[in-house]
Amino acid sequence: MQSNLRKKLIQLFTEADGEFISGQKISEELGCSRTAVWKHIEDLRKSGYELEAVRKLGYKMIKKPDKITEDEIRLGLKTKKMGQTIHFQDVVSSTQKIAHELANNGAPEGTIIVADKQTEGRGRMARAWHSPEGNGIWMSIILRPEIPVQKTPQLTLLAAVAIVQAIEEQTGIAAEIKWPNDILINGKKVVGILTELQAEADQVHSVIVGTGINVNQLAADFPEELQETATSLRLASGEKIDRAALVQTIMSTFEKRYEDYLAYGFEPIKLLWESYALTLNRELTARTLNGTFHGKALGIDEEGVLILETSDGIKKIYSADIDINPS
Ligand code: BT5
Repeated sequence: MQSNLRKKLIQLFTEADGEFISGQKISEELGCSRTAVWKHIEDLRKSGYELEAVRKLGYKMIKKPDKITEDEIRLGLKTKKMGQTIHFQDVVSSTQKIAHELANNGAPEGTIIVADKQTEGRGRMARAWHSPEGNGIWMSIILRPEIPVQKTPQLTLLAAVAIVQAIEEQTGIAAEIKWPNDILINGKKVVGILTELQAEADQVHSVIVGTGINVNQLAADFPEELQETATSLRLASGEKIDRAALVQTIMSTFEKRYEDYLAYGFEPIKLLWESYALTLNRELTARTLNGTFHGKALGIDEEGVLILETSDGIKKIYSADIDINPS
């Protein structure tokens, strides 16, 4: 099927929101015969769409395929900028790597790179990020904020807020943020965020926010070493989640928070962040490159830096792995 007809047909069904559309209406909208409509419907069925046909009523969409594709993300996207340029591939090494290349070549702000599977997904400090096919959202967002380099870690916190809000909106699950880049449900990691920079002296060219979201994995889908520490939205909610719809919701919440940030600075993000933070007023162990510190988390400062009250006084933590000590 011609790809624009296919897009239009998917769009019609998406807009109909589960209601029937008559064959006549489809043929008018697509500008083709009723027989051609039937063929197009068959093509969609072959690619995994569940469509019901009832005489006199027409067709309705019962289920979209469990797939994340460019069309699925684009149709229904309600943003001005975020996600308006989409680079989707089934398999990539790392969406971060592609994002860096595209950012170098002038990709506009809001461009997203999404893959169904990553073969070399990465976390901070070159750690591996498990990114199997069919179950997750492996995505990088290109931003071009006019902010000083030292403020860019705030965007990790902004992304965490936007993703927690999107998860809550779509699934009702109240996830929590562990400083700086983890989102947890019942103490297990469901999202990891990796923020990388392209900058020169004190000029930011682009910020690339990578997000790995475990969406539809079942327990057995996680490798042995993550069994105790990782979870997915499906495991937490008991339901399969529509990944493309979640990407759309994230784009909306991200755009709102980013607009707030550019207009009013970090303060509104900080307040939201604190309301979702798991790490506030808890005894923590922060493992940094300069040593390990124990203390109580007092909060974050206006830069997004973690403030720890240790037995030797107040310690500012710029980057660390955090363990929450049992209370
Ligand atoms: C992170 O690093 O949490 C950032 C992860 C960012 C991944 C996204 S996916 C899209 C984009 N493209 C990329 O290549 N990366 C980004 P960090 O805080 O360093 O945590 C890494 C640790 O999390 C690993 O050492 C594992 O222990 C654990 N881990 C790995 N895969 C996981 C998964 N799928 N779910 C939960 N935990 C995982």
